[in-house]
Amino acid sequence: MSKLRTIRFVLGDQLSRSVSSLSDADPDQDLIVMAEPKCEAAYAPHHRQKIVLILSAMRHFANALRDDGFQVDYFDYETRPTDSFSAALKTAMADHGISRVIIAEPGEWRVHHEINTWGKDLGASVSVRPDDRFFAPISAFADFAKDRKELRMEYFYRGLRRETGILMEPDEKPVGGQWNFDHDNRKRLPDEVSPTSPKTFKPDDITRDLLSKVVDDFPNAVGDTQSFGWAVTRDDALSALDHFIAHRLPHFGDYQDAMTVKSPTVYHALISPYINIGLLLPDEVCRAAEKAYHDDKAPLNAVEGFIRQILGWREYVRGLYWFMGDDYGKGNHFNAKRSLPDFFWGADVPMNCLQQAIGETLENAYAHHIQRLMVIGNFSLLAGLNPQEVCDWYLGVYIDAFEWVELPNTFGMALYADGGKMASKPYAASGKYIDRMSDYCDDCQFSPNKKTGPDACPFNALYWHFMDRNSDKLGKNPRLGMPYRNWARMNDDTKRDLIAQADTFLQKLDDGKLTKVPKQENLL
Ligand code: FAD
Ligand code: DLZ
Ligand code: SF4
Repeated sequence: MSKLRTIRFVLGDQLSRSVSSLSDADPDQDLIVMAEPKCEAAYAPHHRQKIVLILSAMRHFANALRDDGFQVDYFDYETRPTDSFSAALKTAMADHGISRVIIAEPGEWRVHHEINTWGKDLGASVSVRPDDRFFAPISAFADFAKDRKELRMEYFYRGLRRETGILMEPDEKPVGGQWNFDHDNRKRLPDEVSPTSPKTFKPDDITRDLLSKVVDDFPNAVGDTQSFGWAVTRDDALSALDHFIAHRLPHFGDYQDAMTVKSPTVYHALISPYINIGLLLPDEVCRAAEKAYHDDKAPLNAVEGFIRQILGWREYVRGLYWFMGDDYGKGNHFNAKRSLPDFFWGADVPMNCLQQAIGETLENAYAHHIQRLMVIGNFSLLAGLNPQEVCDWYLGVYIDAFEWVELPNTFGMALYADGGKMASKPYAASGKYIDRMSDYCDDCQFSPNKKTGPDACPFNALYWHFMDRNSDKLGKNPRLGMPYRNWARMNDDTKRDLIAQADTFLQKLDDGKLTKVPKQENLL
């Protein structure tokens, strides 16, 4: 019988040595258990690169723990297959004669409920420790929400700035005299600017082996594998962070909302998968960006904008996810019923912005925030796509998708399917917004300046269709007073033409008849 007394169960998004379930682990006392149940890649149609990243990073992490003297009982899907985390734990408990289990909080309600069965069903004595890699404990959000009518990110963020001292003056004032520099961060990318590429990594043996098998071994997975260049170890993730801070952070702010056919990543950091699976810690990332500002290496609008994404948005959505409960994603505020069109899985679509954003997603398992929100999310909102189908797609295809972060962003922010618990108004926009922030329209068969007619940008009529069909739910929203006044001022013929234009588009969408034609030829 083993002399080891406690199992430390480590999930695929808990690959940090400092995570609460490992920080006090002792090779003489503790057995590490990690598992690759295939069902973890099957609850949504996962991108192949996401599967490879997680499994490769897990295998590297297990090897590093072994190098430090730990015994790791690793259930790899090939030689020690297991049906679930619970099945792996049951086997490990029996094989090693251990009933005491320590685990850090998981990143999904689904896994949380599974862990809750371990005491009764497996006879385990389970201690679930807070995931203290986040700045705020889960309970902090309930405190924040108490007595507030609206749960907005900005105030949660300011509280965390004060608590951490990040970008704060000694007198509790924000550095630069302002909390938020968002108004400086909305520039279109000028034609003459070409962003430097993010750092990528050549796949090593472990990653190459997984890349060669993922197509056959995970037959329901989607997406390309060729571009895989993700870091799978902490050392490489740190080097990706250094590269971003030195070469891309200085421009991050200005072009944060820009989209271009020239670069799928613009000046974004591409570190979300590393933070989410534990290779990087949010605190070290924010401190590195703050240092770049104090060392005069990056301007304040870039640094504050970047830190706000992590200290603000990331913490806020995590708090909101757990605060809302496990039925948060089940509603459907606009009763949106349309199924996901085939082009979400790679078929051609005539709208160039969607072709770019979805094409890049399937190629790289990545699209940046504005592509996710204002192109794919905006289209899903305006076209009335079913929120649960849309959320499943986002949860599967993005390299950084774990439900605690994906669901509030997709269901709450992009689709407003929670009826406004997260966002104060839907992020609905016409083609004008996409044209202002991108070069996508230059090469599109539609014109963003036209509202009706065969070459009118579909987003324009869809926008009014959405506003009109949901006026009972949105008409009293004070932030939508202006568009509803504009709609009321339009004459009946214009309104009728816009609605008919959108209806024709939606019919073609339902019939699978959206076809690409050379620019200027008739579509509708
Ligand atoms: P950057 O733009 O460089 O931002 C830096 C970091 O800030 C990111 O790495 C990330 O850790 C954090 N961050 C930025 N925006 C957000 C946000 N809204 N919520 C939480 N963290 C944020 N992010 C995920 O990590 N996983 C998801 O599944 C996910 N799904 C999304 C779905 C939709 C519809 C939208 C609109 C956004 C989603 N995001 C998600 C947020 C954001 O798009 C990604 O974090 C970002 O694109 C990751 O790329 P990056 O590292 O280059 O980010
Ligand atoms: C997403 C994912 C995948 C594809 N595979 C694994 C795996 O093999 N082992 C594992 O521990 N986790 C995996 N994950 C992440 C989980 O589905 C889930 O999101 C996290 O356990 C939540 O904390
Ligand atoms: Fe998208 Fe409309 Fe621009 Fe075409 S014209 S790229 S559909 S916004």
